[in-house]
Parts: sequence; structure tokens; C-alpha cells
Amino acid sequence: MPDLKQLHEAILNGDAKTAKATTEQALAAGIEPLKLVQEYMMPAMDEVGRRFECNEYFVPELLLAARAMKAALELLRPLLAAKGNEPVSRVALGTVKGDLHDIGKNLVGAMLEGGGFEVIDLGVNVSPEKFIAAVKEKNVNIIAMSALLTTTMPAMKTTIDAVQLAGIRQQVKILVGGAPITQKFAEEIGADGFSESAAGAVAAARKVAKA
Ligand code: B12
Repeated sequence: MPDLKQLHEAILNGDAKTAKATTEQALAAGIEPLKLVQEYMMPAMDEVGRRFECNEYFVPELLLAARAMKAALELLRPLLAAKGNEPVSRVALGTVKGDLHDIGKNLVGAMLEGGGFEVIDLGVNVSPEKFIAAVKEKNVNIIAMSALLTTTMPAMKTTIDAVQLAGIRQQVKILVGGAPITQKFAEEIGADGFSESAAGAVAAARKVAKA
């Protein structure tokens, strides 16, 4: 049985090799992928954020931690995304313009895929035009936006306004999420749904898909 605290420590220390190896051992020992994410990996990233806030960590440490998190997540992603039997709705997922954080977005994407949604991942720094093009050209019925910076939260409203202006607001539901986003903010900008977790994102997507 692997020592799962090692996974937490490896992410904290930006040690991608150990993060990957511990994840492999944990999976081989039959530990649930979601348990690894929720109980060890996310708390490690939260601690990284806390240290960054206290000036104990700086951008290089942040980058190394993110790289270790991604290395572990890459192994889990296909498992989290193991197909369900739901009817497929198509989601265009992206981190908004000006924002390069993609760990949460990727997790949401994997969970949505696992929940039976087809996900078109538009990546990071996604402009309103790119979201609109996905709706028009790829028959997307849900836009899911992620933002991790208070300075990029307004880009969500800009995108919703642009979707409205493009005359396609009626044909698409809009979900928002990311650490600084709240239910109140989601309502204020006219989004159709919000969740603070990747698992909750699936529930929110199901809810709006039915509406
Ligand atoms: C890793 C990280 C980075 C990495 C990102 C690497 C990558 N590929 O993503 C790097 C080093 C690049 C980075 C850069 C910066 N960062 Co940074 N970063 C973080 C950190 C430590 C972790 C973020 C993370 O991945 N969390 C783990 C994931 C799983 O959680 P999550 O993203 O919140 O996602 C979950 C939910 O929110 C939700 N969710 C997410 N998206 C969506 C979407 C939908 C539709 C739904 C429904 C749900 C949902 O589900 C997810 C899973 O449960 C946070 C601190 C923190 N604890 O949040 C700071 C943090 C976000 N960064 C911060 C800052 C300031 C920056 C920089 C400006 C630093 C600098 N001076 O250069 C730059 C900005 C670059 C840019 N333009 O984007 C600040 C933001 C402060 C603020 N108030 O805006 C934070 C909060 C750190 C801090 N405490 O000060 N960062």
C-alpha cells in the first residue's frame, strides 16, 4: 500500500516524478482516482496557494507544483472520464481570456466526459469570439468557462454579453466556475449555472441540459 501522503508532499514540492510514481502505485493498489484528487492532490494545491499568498512560495514553485499535479492528473484523467451512458450534450470548455490556469478546467473536462458529455476543450486564454465560433460551428449546447483570477472574472461577463450580441444566447446554456467564482457572481453576470467543484460541474451541466 503506497503512502498517499507522499502524493500530497510531491505536489507541494513540485516533484513530478514522485507524484506520478505514487499515483501509479495507488491505482495499482485499487485506490479510487477521485479519492486521490479530492483528498490528496487538491489539498496540496490549496496549500501551494496558501504558501504563495504568504510569500513562502513564488511563481517558480507554483509552476513546479502545477507540473507535478498535471503529471498525476494525466494518469487519472482517462479513468475519471470512463464513459457513462448519458445522452450526449456538447460542451465548449475554456479558461477565459487573460487567464492561463487550466488544472481545474482540465479536471472539470474529465469529469464532464465521465458524465457522458462530449467536451470540446478550447484551452486557456479563450476569447469570447472563440466561444461563439464553437457554438456556431460545432453545435455546442453548453459553454463552460473557468477563471482563477479576480482580474479575469469580468471576462466571463464580457463573453456572456458577446454571446447575447451574437444572437445565440437562446441556443446555449452557460456554466461558470473557478476558485474566485460564487453563486452570487454567476447570477449577477447572467450565467445559467455554477459549481465550486468538478463533480458539481457535472450536476450543473445535467441540470441546464434538461432545462
Ligand atoms: C497553479 C497555480 C498557478 C499556475 C497555473 C498552472 C496551470 N497550468 O494551471 C501558474 C504558475 C501558471 C500561475 C500563474 C499565475 N497565478 Co496562479 N495559482 C495557482 C494555484 C496555486 C492553484 C490553482 C489550481 O490549479 N487549483 C487546483 C484546481 C483543481 O482548482 P480550481 O482551479 O479552483 O478548480 C476547481 C473549481 O474551482 C471548479 N472549477 C474550475 N473551473 C470551473 C469551471 C466550471 C464551468 C465549473 C462549473 C467549475 C470549475 O472545479 C475545479 C475542481 O474542483 C492558485 C491558488 C489556489 N489555491 O487556487 C494560484 C492563484 C489562482 N494564482 C494567482 C496569481 C496571482 C497568479 C499570477 C498572476 C502570478 C504572477 N504574479 O504571475 C499568474 C497569472 C497567470 C495568468 N495570466 O493566468 C492568485 C490569484 C489571486 C487573485 N485574487 O486573483 C492565486 C489564488 C494564488 C494566491 N493565493 O494568490 N498560477
